[in-house]
Amino acid sequence: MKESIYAIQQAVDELDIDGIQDKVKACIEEGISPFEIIEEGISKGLEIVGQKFEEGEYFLADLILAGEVVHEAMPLLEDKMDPSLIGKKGKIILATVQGDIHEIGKNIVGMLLKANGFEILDLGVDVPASKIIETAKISGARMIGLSALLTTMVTSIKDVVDIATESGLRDQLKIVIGGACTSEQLKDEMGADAYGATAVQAVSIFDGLSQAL
Ligand code: B12
Repeated sequence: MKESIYAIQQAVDELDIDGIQDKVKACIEEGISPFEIIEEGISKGLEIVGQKFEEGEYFLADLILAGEVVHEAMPLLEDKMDPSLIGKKGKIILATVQGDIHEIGKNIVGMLLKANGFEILDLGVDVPASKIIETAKISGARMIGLSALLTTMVTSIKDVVDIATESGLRDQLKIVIGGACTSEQLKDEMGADAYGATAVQAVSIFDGLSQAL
């Protein structure tokens, strides 16, 4: 791994909110793409933070700080994305499902999709199914990405599918799920269209779907 990318991984892992921007700038100056910085630096750093939490080394406050470290990095990366690409591949509604406030994974997925030419309508966290489908109606977006990390909240995915069906929009929409508690099997149980395990997979899934729409 390149040293400058490793420095980003470390800054996230060590919750270095004051140092992250300089490290991102150093990578950008070296010509490393935002995609690589997010995937190899930020995402890997967050994986380590997650492990430390599970092992009892980090606490909830550390996790919140990890989210803020990532927030610091994002504007610098957005600035470096190719503007001629932005939005060319269509609109995607992104949301963390109702009852769930985990946003880091969703935000990374959003950044990578944006870097790959999609327009992202990010509705945030704890989003009611009705708001997601209403946004699809108003915006004309035909692709939806749902993030879910809490096992207790997975039925919120089914709510989105059901409201889409009730509104007569289900056939026109592609609903993709992801997040730590989701799986291929859950996708089938909830009646969604696709499951992605990582942000990189999210990009290839939505690439495929946008061509088929
Ligand atoms: C950070 C974190 C938090 C932070 C969130 C901060 C924030 N701003 O998001 C805080 C402290 C707020 C938090 C709170 C809680 N948390 Co928490 N949290 C985590 C932790 C450690 C890491 C999650 C994370 O950000 N990972 C890093 C990102 C990058 O990974 P990711 O989300 O999985 O996303 C990747 C992929 O899944 C995929 N992806 C994600 N979304 C999507 C969407 C699509 C469409 C696609 C295709 C792909 C995709 O791409 C991403 C990048 O590759 C996990 C443990 C873990 N290892 O997952 C627990 C965890 C998810 N939390 C858990 C729990 C229980 C809670 C609380 C209930 C704790 C409590 N007692 O209060 C609350 C929930 C409150 C609520 N209503 O939501 C449990 C859930 C257990 C379960 N299966 O239900 C976990 C698994 C910890 C554990 N082992 O107990 N948490």
